[in-house]
Amino acid sequence: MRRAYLCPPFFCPAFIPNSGISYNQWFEKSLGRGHAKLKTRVVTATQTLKTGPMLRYFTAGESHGETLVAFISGIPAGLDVDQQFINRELWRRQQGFGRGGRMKIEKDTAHFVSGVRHGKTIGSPIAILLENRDWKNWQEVLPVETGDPEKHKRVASPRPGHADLAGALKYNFPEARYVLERASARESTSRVALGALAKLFLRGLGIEVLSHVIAVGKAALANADVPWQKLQELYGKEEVLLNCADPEAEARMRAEVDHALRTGDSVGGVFEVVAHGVPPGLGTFAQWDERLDGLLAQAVMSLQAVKAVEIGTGVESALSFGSSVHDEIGYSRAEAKFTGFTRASNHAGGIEGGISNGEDILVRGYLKPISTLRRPLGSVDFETREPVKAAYERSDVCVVPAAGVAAEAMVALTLARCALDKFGGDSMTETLRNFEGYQQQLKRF
Ligand code: EPS
Repeated sequence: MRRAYLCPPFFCPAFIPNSGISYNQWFEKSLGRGHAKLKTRVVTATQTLKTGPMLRYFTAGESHGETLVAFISGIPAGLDVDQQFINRELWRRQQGFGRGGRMKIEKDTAHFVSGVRHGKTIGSPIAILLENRDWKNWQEVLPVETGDPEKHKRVASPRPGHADLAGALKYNFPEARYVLERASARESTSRVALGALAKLFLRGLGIEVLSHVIAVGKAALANADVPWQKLQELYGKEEVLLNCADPEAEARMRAEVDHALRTGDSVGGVFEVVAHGVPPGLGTFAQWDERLDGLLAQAVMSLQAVKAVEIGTGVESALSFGSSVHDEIGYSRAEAKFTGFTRASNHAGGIEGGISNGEDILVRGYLKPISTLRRPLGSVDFETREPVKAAYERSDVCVVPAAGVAAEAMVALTLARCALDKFGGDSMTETLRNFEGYQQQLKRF
């Protein structure tokens, strides 16, 4: 835990065995008083290495297993858990034109089994179960017990682009069934449940996270600079087509999906996640693995089918001159939110030097087309090694809007982690008091 600001001046009162002096006295003697700052840093670094970030989370579960499991530890006590909001987030991930037959079976809802009582977090680890309704169709095929091997459904030929081949080689499986069970994007359901909790936490700090689609195949939004209010309108919709802010571009995107549907193909695209109301100061350049851009890139890249991540207009910036890339700085007391500093643009995507700078954080994810094709590509039979077509059972054709929702969750979890590392707190009262103190410090800057 990075809680340097909580370190007392005498940080290590324990005595060195058989010496008669404490570690602290030894430190004072050997380094002198001038090194107080160094001591604090040593302690902070040691604590970070020992315990890692305050917020930790894991998922478990397979695509056709009984249930998915999501686990999170480190959310302060006293956070209101709005289950309706969490289930709506899960619903949002299931939407979008181009989703396959599986989504007609599933209706994802979060079932809390620990860490929440009387509608609030209690500071203990939170575990959530998310039922796979399809499980009943797979109980005999994929039993936990030995079961009847005759009923097992092999995935006989690996799909190019999927984890099938690399996974089978790595885990020494003769075919790819168990590989795709865990590699499947079904797992992102758990992340959305955890991300929804992170969003509820961030809401207390005035931070919100939403997404929109900026390209499907070759159909792209002409101007991706979409105002926050427009994203809120998109979020409020009860019917999701491709989650694009411009109806004309969305119609072109739909035509791309239609084409893929007709031809037995699949199509990828680009989503953008926007985090609004983020204070300056989350993340740091002080250590490579604490940079906010690096943490966000890993979080979003870890989603199934994401092959590239961009912060702000990073790709275009690499091809431009500095004068047209960097966001000029102004100052206006009237526009003060956290500070009075203003920016003429936001090409940096709200992050400079690995630290949030107070502007909206913009993270784009580039999604490859789904690797399960109705008109499969060439592959090899695992058993005979003869050329065959890759396996096909059923699949989505386009999941760009759904991936955007999963990426919102990953961005929210990353921001919540950085906020907790900075502000600490075992209860929401404590976290919010620390946050309030920091806001006052920014105002006085
Ligand atoms: C997926 C294959 C499909 C998708 C699945 C991801 O599942 P199935 O094989 O059961 O038809 O629908 O995505 C989800 C189940 C989901 O909830 O997003 C894959 O192989 O990655």
